[in-house]
Formats: sequence, C-alpha cells, structure tokens
Amino acid sequence: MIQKITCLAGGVGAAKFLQGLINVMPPEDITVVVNTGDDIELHGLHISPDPDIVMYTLADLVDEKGWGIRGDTFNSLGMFQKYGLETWFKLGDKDLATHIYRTHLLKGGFSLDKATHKLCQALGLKVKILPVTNKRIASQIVTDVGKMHFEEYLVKRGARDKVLDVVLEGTDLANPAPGVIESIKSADGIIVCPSNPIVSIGPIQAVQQIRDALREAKARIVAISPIIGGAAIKGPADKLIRGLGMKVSAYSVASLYSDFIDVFIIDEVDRAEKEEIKKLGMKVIATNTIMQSQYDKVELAKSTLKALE
Ligand code: FO1
Repeated sequence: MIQKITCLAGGVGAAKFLQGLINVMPPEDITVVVNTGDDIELHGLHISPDPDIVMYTLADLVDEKGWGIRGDTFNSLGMFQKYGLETWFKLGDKDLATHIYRTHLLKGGFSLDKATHKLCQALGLKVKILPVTNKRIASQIVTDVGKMHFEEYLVKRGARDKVLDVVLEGTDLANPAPGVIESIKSADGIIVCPSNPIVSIGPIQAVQQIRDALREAKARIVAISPIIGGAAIKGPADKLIRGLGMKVSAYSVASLYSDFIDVFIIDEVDRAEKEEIKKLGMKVIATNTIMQSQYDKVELAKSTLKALE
C-alpha cells in the first residue's frame, strides 16, 4: 500500500504535477524536497524561487505564468528603478512580503527549512515542503560570455548565451536539510517530478547523502521526463542538456537518473525511445505527460501512483 510519498521537485513543472497529486492522495502524506540551487540574494533579500513556486501553487495563489502571485502589482519595483537598482527580476509587491519575512526569519536565526515551514504553515499548506539543504548552494551557468547565476542566465539574459558547462556550487559540501533523508528512507514511494534534470533535480541529486539514500531506498522510485519530443515544455532544460554535450531526449534524462530510478514515465510522442531506455535497467511507461488541464494533472498523478505499486 502506498501511503507516504516523497517527491523531488524544481519549479513550475513539479508544481503542476503536485496539483494533480494532492487530488489523488491526502496532502498530509506528501513531502516535497525542493531545489534551492536557484536561490538568489537581491536587494538584501533571500529569494527561493522553486520553493515559492511550489508553495504558491499548492496554496492556490500562483499567477498564471507559473511563478509569482496572481494579481500582484509591481509598485515597489518601480521605486527600485527610481533608486537605480536592478529590476530584471520581477518581484511583485505581495511576493516581496514573502522574501522580506523569509529574510527576517533567517536573520533572526531560523534555518531555511524552519523559515520555509513558517511560510507554508501561514499559507495553510498540508503538503510538507523541505528545501534540499540549509546551506547555500547555487547553480552557475558557464557560458561563452562568462559564468553567471542561473537566474541571471535565464531571466536577466533570456537564456540567449551559449551554455558550456553547469557548476552546482556548494552541493559537494552541502548536507541535507533536516527531514530530507528520513523522508526518503520512510517513503512508500518516491517521485522525481517533471523538472529540469540539470538545475532542478541536479542539485538535489548532487548532495552525496541524498544520492546515497536514493540508491538505497527501499521504496520504488518513478521519474517523469520533462523532455517531450526533443524539447523542454518550459524553461531552458534543452539548452542546458545540449550545452553539456548530450542529445536532448527522454533517453538522456533517463540516463542521468539511471542509478536510482525503477520506472521512467515518458510522453506518448517518445514511445519509440522505450526499448532503448529499458536497456538502462528500468521499466518504461508511455502516457500523456503534457499538463494543460487539471484533468491532465490528475491523470498523470494517477499513472505515477500506479507505477509506484
Ligand atoms: N521568472 C522570469 O522569467 N522572470 C522573472 O522576472 C521572474 C521573477 C521571479 C520572482 C520570484 C520568483 O519566485 C520566481 C520568479 N521567476 C521569474 C521564476 C524563476 O526565475 C524560474 O522560473 C525558476 O527559478 C525556475 O524554476
């Protein structure tokens, strides 16, 4: 019987999947380990894009673009501009309250996991959200114009630079946040959400203790491919995979996870890759993985739970 589930997650793709999952099982039984490699300090504030995307989505606050708060205004950003500060990262007025409160908690001695818990509790979340680590980690993209933080590569420069390498700074020294290893060990099923394998699942997997726990997990591990028909549904996963010298395919994602997953879910359009992926030593399921409607999200969650049994 699958009762407790642990999910590994990035931002928008994972959040959409989790919207389906909370409809097919009790949210109290779900723990989500979220990437913090995108975390960035701007205007003296600690911003955690992926945890916030998951938190806002599950609290039904997220804007239709997949990040930020629905109906938010940007008056503070206008004032930042007047002061000559950088405004490429569009922080909404309501969203700013989250970053101010998180930073206040951190400065007051709270760890990142405790601060995240306070935010989630206040927003009434039943799902447990854990940052992957309380230590500072940062996904850095090495490009033809230099090395830069992932958000700078994605948002400030519009992912236009040629990717040469990806450095997951700090992950070699990072230890998992409290509860992360326990949630992997005690889960009845583990799901790798359809997130960027390089900069979302990559930093989670790069933490040695987490990688070991995943390899030794007694529960089945199912991953969902974020690459469909040779492209990423959202974000720069395809550019990063290509930059690392791999072909942009579901097969490449499966190969990145091959030492710890049992089942790989690919989209119908990639059915032809099924036999090749099986040779990596995993079961492969082809189904619709494009989450346009709530129905799609629920169906994908149901297929994933079935694959865990
Ligand atoms: N993404 C953008 O494309 N442009 C933005 O200005 C932007 C602001 C932003 C503010 C808060 C937040 O939590 C997320 C934000 N994102 C923005 C999303 C974020 O850059 C990425 O989509 C994730 O880091 C990748 O998962």
